[in-house]
Amino acid sequence: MSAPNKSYDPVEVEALKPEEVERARDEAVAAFAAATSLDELKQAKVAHTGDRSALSLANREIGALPPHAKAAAGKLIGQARGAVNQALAKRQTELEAERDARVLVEEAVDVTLPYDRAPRGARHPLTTLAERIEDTFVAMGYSIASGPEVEAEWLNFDALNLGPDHPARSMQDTFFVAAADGSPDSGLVMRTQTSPVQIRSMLEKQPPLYAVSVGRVYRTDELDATHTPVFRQVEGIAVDEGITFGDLKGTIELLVSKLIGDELELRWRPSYFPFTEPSAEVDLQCFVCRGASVGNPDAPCRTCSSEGWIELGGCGVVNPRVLVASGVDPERYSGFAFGLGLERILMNRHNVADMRDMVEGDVRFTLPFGMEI
Ligand code: FA5
Repeated sequence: MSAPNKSYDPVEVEALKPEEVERARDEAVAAFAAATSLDELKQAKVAHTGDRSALSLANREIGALPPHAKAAAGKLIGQARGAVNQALAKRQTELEAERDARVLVEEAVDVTLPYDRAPRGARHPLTTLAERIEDTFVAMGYSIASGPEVEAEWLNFDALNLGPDHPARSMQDTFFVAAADGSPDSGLVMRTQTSPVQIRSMLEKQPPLYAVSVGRVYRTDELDATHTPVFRQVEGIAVDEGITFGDLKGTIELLVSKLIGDELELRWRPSYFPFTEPSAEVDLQCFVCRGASVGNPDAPCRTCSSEGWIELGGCGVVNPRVLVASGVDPERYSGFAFGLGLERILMNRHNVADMRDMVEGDVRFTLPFGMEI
């Protein structure tokens, strides 16, 4: 900038000559008009309005002018800068509008595209069946109990009156859990039944006790149409004053009626379980052949092995020895217990002829059951 000088003549200052100012203004306006993007406009803005632009330098010269010349020079530069800023703002608005229009086209969402491109899974029907069973019992005032799948051998067998020589303890049925040193007698097994939850419930709570528990159990069974080595059972236990076999019968009949319906016949067969006396097994008429395959080699039934019935589970009046092992007074209380196979219930509920379909994890099996909750 030139030094202040009283005799300074603005006409002599090159930068303040009107034609120079107009040229700088016109160049700026032309540069803005020529910018085709916001980035280009930004560069033009720096070049034509920044500190080193012709108009900024000219503006700075005003300070050095004698007072009488400042107003005219100020007006000249001010008008030029006003025109430049106006042209800049106008082009800015245009380019922003162009960008917004482009983005709207480029990023448009096609609302007609199918929304479910990633196929969803579905809850396994055994899970929803377990919840339905629990709901049925909760509605009858039962509480939900649970126990671990790796269970103490004592709870899985001894406390249930299954002596050390009971055949169910043999290697054919039970997955024993090895001890850390590799020896087979860790005292733990993969539970073969949910019945240890009976003991756990009785040890936890004095009667009256009404508890139900659904969970996985493990047996060294071969996989076939009606067996799998990992399956689920629902265990129920009721201990109170005056409980009879009749209460047990009514409870199971209600459960079967709610879950499967009343169309198929139920059969009660005397049986033996060391932890119940008397004991029974509950069978449901085969939903595939409805008994027509029995004694009829021309029409065999794979689902019930031509027996006409599918076993749902075992039950009985709790053996007083089990009550004693669980700290319950058998003189005052009696109870019933039952253990039913969930896979068998599901087979009957949804006409699944082969249990292998349930365990293979194929979503095509699961999907048709929908999202029952
Ligand atoms: C028991 O497991 C006894 N704990 C049931 C019980 C509980 C009796 C309380 C008395 C009082 P069982 O071994 O029969 O019983 O098995 C019960 C049910 O589990 C069978 O009827 C069947 O429905 C189901 N089940 C047994 N083995 C398999 C298997 N390998 N695959 C699928 N379901 C099975």
